[in-house]
Amino acid sequence: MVTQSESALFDRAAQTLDSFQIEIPSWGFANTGTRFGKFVQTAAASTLEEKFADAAEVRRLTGSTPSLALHVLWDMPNGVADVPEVQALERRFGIRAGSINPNLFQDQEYKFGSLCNPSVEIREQALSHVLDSIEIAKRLGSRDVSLWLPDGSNYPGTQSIRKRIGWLQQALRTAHEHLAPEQRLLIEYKPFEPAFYHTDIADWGMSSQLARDAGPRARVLVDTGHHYSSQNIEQIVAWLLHTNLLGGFHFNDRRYADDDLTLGSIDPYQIFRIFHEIHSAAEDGLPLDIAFMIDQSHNLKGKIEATVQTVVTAQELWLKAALVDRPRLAAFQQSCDLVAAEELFRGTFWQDVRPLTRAWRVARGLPADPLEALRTGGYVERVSSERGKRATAVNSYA
Ligand code: RM4
Ligand code: MN
Ligand code: MN
Repeated sequence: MVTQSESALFDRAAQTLDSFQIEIPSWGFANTGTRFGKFVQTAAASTLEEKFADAAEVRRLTGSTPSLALHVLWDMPNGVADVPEVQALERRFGIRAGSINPNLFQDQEYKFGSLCNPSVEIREQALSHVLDSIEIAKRLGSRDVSLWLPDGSNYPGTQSIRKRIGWLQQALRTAHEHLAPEQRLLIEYKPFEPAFYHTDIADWGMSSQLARDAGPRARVLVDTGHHYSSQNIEQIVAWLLHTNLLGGFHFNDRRYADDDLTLGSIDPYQIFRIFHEIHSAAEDGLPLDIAFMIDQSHNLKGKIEATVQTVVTAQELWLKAALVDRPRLAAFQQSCDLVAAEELFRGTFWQDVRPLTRAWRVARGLPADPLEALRTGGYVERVSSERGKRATAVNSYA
């Protein structure tokens, strides 16, 4: 018999899961690798059509991924001219084009940086690519343009750190001026790689300053893999929530550096802690507009499989964090009842929400077990045999 409290719990869980959406990256379906080698997968997508098809399969299985992040250079090499093709794919597959990601890291010109390059011509070239990307996003009705720069230097004394800040500020202000009222500019940070001495946007403080300086629709993008070991990411998230600068996430997990591993594979508790900060801010009535996105690149696992695994993990952790009894937690925090607070928090994390997510899937007509449904559904085998016949393209990004 289902008790009243069980059905209330289910309703709460269903509401939480119904409203959860996460964007998947087109590059997550393509062949990638590390700088040491690429292990080509026959099921990997080479064309944009294939990436949309894979995204539709992930959506069919999980119910939570309505949009696909696009990398301009990899997915729309002809820029604005490719917009009609993308629109046709959106209609055909029922997947929206998501955040638009300019590519400022592959052209030869960018050897010494893009928006922070000492050469004014190269800075202009980079800015014009960003402006094109804003235009593409406008035409596609994509709200977010996500900026990640490879800029930095490898050796002390070889670049003026301050001059580069000034160039970057200028470029971001100009980019912001070109945004439509509903558009946003998300500024991602990363402490190192490809530059190893300094990166021009190394952490959330730099991103925050740049966002504030650029204008009211610029926000910070937190890639969970872009932090030093042991950094307290949920504290960064809390600060960004408090200052209304949190624009979105690139979710992945890491052990050492920017490993781009499956979400929650190394430290699921960390994602729970981040989600708790967000639920808590929402319950406190803070204005939230956070784009959840995945930024992963699977070298060894099957790409669709890893994406489904990630989305399912995100759903579970989002739900777990929703179930934290925050009024009770607040009371324990106020009275400094440390162990009671900690046990409540950890206890919610240990709670197995899988029966709830399963029941929600069944209620929504989704497969009860998305990974199992993928395994038995034949999609991967079908695309493997179709795609395996031709020579596959390998993205140069690791
Ligand atoms: C960077 C960063 C960006 C991603 C590139 C390819 O490390 O995470 O978001 O677009 O990699
Ligand atoms: Mn990223
Ligand atoms: Mn990264």
